[in-house]
Amino acid sequence: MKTRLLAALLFLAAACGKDSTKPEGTQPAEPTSKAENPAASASTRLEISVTAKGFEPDNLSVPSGKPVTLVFTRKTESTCAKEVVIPMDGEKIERKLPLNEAIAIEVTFPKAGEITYACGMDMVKGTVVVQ
Ligand SMILES: [Cu+2]
Repeated sequence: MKTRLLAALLFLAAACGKDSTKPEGTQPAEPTSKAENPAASASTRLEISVTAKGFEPDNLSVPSGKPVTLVFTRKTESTCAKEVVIPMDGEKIERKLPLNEAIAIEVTFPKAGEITYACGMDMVKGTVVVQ
């Protein structure tokens, strides 16, 4: 017992005295057993229709910091929402919405909050709640 304690103290003293302390007895790398789930890395797809009523649904929840794909499909001519504008930090995302064409917009909302997207004239609106 005594010698072991002494050895430990000596080791500590030696370690303190060294200028360049290399990590002694590095642990072997832990086996990475976690299998990546390919489905989990695919971004969430959220479908939004543009109808005479506006964006449907006009309220969505998305996680922050993860890529999501907003898919806009305009299904009517009787709307002024023939494009969509999503305000982002810095620059906004603008996409034309041709009739009956699914327009996929992949986007990552960095932080929690509420994003209001709208048509080009800021009249028809929808909300993305980032959680
Ligand atoms: Cu409009």
